[in-house]
Amino acid sequence: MNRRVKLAAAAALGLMLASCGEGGGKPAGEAALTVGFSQIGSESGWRTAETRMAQKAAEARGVTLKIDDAQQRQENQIKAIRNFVAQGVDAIFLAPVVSTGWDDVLREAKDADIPVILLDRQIQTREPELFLTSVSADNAKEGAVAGDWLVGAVGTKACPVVELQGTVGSTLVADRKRGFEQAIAKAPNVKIVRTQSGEFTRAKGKEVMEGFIKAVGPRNICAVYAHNDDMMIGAIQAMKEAGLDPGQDVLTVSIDAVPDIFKAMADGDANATVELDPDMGAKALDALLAYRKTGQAPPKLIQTPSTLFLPDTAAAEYARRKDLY
Ligand code: GZL
Repeated sequence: MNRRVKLAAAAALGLMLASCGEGGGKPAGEAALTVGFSQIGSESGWRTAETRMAQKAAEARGVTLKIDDAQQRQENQIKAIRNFVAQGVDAIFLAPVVSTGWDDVLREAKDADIPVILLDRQIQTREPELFLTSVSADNAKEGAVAGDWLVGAVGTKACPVVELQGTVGSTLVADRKRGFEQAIAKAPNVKIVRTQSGEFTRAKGKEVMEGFIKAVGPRNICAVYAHNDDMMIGAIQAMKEAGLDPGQDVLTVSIDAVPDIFKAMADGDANATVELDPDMGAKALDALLAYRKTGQAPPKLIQTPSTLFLPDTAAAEYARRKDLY
């Protein structure tokens, strides 16, 4: 039976059961769903938390989640999506490592009537019908929250900033950079003097920060802005090895709110982080289940909040998060 007919039948059955007060869960008789998840990799603590939480969310909903780790390579994600289509999965989740080059493979999924949901990053496409919905933060807002905090923290003193960017070519990196730059444009004394990709990893973040310290001079850096906490944790190590006192001599602000940045804050080594919800799989699964039940498409963006966290709550946040991530 054609997938569209199946969907319509399931939706009608769901509505019928709901009207008979049977409500909730999958329409009776529907086999357990299988979702293929093309995951970027395990480059950061946030990413591994997203994967772990997605597995838990699928188990809790009786959904089979098949996860493919692309080792941060788009060609591996494209291969994984093709395999999922060949297997005839019920839906595909995609965390797109970069923003372009997805139209052809997503069209193959669409032609097979397999809905695609984007997780945590967006794609650039002229055909938004190629994906059902996306779950992500407003990445420019994340950068703006970070920039606004830094402007408030430094006041009128001259503040040369070094920036650790995430993966080159991803939409979120361009957005986090733009949001931050627009926020600090309000303060002529706050200027980015060096910017480079640390690839969202601790090791590369440390290496790039070592280069910044050599290039600019350890006493000429007022603040570090990192597009994720993992690169900041690497940068903190580099600053300590250069005899600097991160969190004191050099202000730090980054994004994700993973447990280890709260540990660094509690130790006085970091100053601020902007939270990114890693439980995106659960939101995507609920949107998928609702769509299958009603046949009504969700909005194109299910946006997660971008809350600023500071050292005053760091110890409590670390205690709360350390077993969740
Ligand atoms: C953001 C997500 C980023 C995280 C990083 O939505 O794609 O990728 O901020 C992760 O930690 O590597």
